[in-house]
Amino acid sequence: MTANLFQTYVLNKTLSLKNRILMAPLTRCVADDELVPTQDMADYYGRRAEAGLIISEAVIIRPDGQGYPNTPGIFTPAQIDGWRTVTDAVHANAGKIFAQLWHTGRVAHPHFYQATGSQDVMAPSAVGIEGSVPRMRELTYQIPKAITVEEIAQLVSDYSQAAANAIDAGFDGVEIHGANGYLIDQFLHHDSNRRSDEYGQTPENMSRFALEVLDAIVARIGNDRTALRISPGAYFNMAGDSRDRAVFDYLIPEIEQRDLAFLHIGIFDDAMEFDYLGGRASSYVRSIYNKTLVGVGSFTAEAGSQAIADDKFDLLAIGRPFIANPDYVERVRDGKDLVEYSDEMLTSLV
Ligand code: FNR
Ligand code: 8K6
Repeated sequence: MTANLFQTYVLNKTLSLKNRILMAPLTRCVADDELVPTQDMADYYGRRAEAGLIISEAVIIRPDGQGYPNTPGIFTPAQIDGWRTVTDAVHANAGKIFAQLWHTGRVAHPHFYQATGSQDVMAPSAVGIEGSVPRMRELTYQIPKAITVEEIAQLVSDYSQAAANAIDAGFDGVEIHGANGYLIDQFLHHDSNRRSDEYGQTPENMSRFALEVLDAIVARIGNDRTALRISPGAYFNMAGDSRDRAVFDYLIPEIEQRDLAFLHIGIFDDAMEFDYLGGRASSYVRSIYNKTLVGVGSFTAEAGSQAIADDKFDLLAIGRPFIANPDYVERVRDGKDLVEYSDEMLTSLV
């Protein structure tokens, strides 16, 4: 009972998907030391081209956006060339792939960009997170620097350059990573945004950075090739605040007006409920957003198919099961058993 997942889906006049299953963005930390994608990564993505659309692992837009080891970049010519190998492998197998554009903001660590000489961690406000980089426990998170308006303008420009680089590298489009407690999301929540200037305090001001990035990218590569991921419900690197609701009540209709390829929820388990959203993040977004919505978060194919049938969202993104099953789409289509995901699988690219 998953037939609806195998319907084609027209995103817009530029892009249409051969099925409704997306590969969710999955950080794998296996780029080379210059943050260039490798041939192994090209093979890994090429094996998953049966997905209606692959969203790449998050890709950093500039050195100080890095918060984990060996996450790929898209700001040097070698990185762009490396990605071209990946997009060629996907296209050779008749797939489509978007790049997920990432800056980790206060979740960055200068250890990863010491070669630039910068010790600064960039964020809306000087409010840090507890803890340390996963699997690198000696790297404790720092108190970030509250960035200036000039630095914000530079970031917007760097995002749009990264989007242009992604198109140059052969990607079919980009998904802006505005979710999961990273830089863009840090502007959208009161926990991390304590600014008193035109980027803080009110819903309109707190949405300003996200919309500036969005508008700069749309101007550069077009709305048909631009998508966005958001986390209205704070659950990762972020504390929730009931005042955040008003920010998303303002932001989401603004996003809808931009007529993007799609809007994607950032969450690990769609069943999570948030008091200030009145329930699930996906239900909240669906109630105020009338365009293509991507659901995700601990779904089986059957449950995702049912959620689409129930009009809870339009497209289903699958994360961990795609790590365990490169042929996830074929297995679901043919009714074959899936290999169960386990965290140990993160150490190799199957
Ligand atoms: C993720 N997720 C994630 N999200 C994102 O926006 N960018 C990323 O780079 C990553 N990286 C990542 C790595 C790993 C190892 C995991 C497990 C998850 C979140 C992911 O896209 C998805 O939302 C969740 O995994 C929930 O979907 P599943 O796995 O339950 O289908
Ligand atoms: C070195 C690992 C790189 C990690 C990239 C970011 C995504 C990591 C996801 C790992 C799983 C974490 C699950 C957290 C769920 C929080 C729910 C409260």
